[in-house]
Amino acid sequence: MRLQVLTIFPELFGPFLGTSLVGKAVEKGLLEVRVHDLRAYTEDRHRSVDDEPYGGGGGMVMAAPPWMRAVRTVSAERSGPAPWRVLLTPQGRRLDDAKVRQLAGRGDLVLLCGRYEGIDERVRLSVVDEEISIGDYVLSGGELPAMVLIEALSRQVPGVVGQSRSVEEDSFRAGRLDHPHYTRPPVVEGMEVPAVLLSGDHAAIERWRAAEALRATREKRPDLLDGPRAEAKWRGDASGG
Ligand code: 4FV
Repeated sequence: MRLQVLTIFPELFGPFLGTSLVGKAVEKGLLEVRVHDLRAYTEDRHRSVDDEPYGGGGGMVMAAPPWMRAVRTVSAERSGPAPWRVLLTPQGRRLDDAKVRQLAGRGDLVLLCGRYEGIDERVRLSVVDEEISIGDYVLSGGELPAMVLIEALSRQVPGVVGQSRSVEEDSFRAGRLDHPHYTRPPVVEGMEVPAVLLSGDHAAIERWRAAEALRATREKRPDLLDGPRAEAKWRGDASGG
């Protein structure tokens, strides 16, 4: 998977791209991430990327020319199909498991990280294929949303997530939340581990986990259970039917 990031704060990505699963994925060449400083695509001696908003109002807006130069340059660096260009913005479609898998399937992405009040609209109209939001709240920059997306995408790359737990089992994959997890010590402040987990009866443990996942989903995210059909499916699995 190939990812290119455009940002005025490239230094924010160093630790993230060098740590844990993402760090190993980059090390193993399973994930190629190139972070570009947008200021490298400015032409004025102040390397400015923002300006006053037309129509007045508070804050500054990121000017279009550096973005258009940057996106076109990094998109043309390789022959073959053009990369899919994603702008991280609260205006975008909300990121979820299905969208992560769809974007992972594209294999070659350019991520645009805005700052200030936003980016001149003509960038979206000319060099952006898709807008993605990580949630309905306003951050100061698109860098953290880009990292969220990179981490979620990295788990879709075969070989990144070890045997410990297959991505298939990830929550949301099957429209439900995860079952509870327990580990040593066996008793914590009087709270014990459910006996079935100590039984060694793997079929019973799977039934318990499916039932607990369904219960947690019904309690915390009933929206994930799109109606009786999903419920019946899980009830079937929970009762070993
Ligand atoms: C955001 C989000 C987000 C808005 C203005 C950057 C900020 C600033 N991006 N999901 N929520 N972006 O808040 O993706 O330029």
